[in-house]
Amino acid sequence: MSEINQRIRVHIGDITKLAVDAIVNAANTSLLGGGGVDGAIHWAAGPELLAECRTLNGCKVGEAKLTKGYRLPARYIIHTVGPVWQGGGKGEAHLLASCYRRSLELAVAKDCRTVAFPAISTGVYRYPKDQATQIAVGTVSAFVGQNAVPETVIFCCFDQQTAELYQQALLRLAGA
Ligand code: AR6
Repeated sequence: MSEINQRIRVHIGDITKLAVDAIVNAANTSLLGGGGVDGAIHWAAGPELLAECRTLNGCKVGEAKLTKGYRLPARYIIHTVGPVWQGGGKGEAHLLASCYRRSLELAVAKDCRTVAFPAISTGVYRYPKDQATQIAVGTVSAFVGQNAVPETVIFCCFDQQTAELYQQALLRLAGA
């Protein structure tokens, strides 16, 4: 297995439970909370998170902003805003790749050794899971190949089916 693949892992479970340096939140442009993984993160981190988010003036699609982790085991939360799927012709792939890159750049700036991502845009925002997985794995592996930090990136999948998509994409990468 390549060195890059050893630094990328797939985990099945709730991202709010992970004791990593930073978890990534699939937020919306307001950064003031919502459903899905965003709701779970705000619920677990506590009201101090919303208070910090109110100071950030929102976030553009494809960009990312960092807060403290508060009551989470993770030290930081990197909030990124994925694109809403509109059929694929509205720059969705470019914007989704940007979410992963900008999040990793913030992780580097805080010297985060371990970072966990959810499957951004694949829930409420309806991005097709197979296409989103290719972008996630392709973008993260390219970044990891060019940077020593973060040492480890975890794709935190909520279900077995999503985890299998990630495993397959990583195997293809290792075979390439
Ligand atoms: N841990 C890991 N993954 C999770 C968790 C969790 N606790 N909860 C859900 N997922 P979504 P989006 C998975 O809808 O599509 C919010 O309202 C879930 O199975 O959370 O980017 C925001 O405020 C799915 O695969 O995010 C925005 O308005 C993935 O996380 C909007 O939803 C992403 O699903 C963002 O939509």
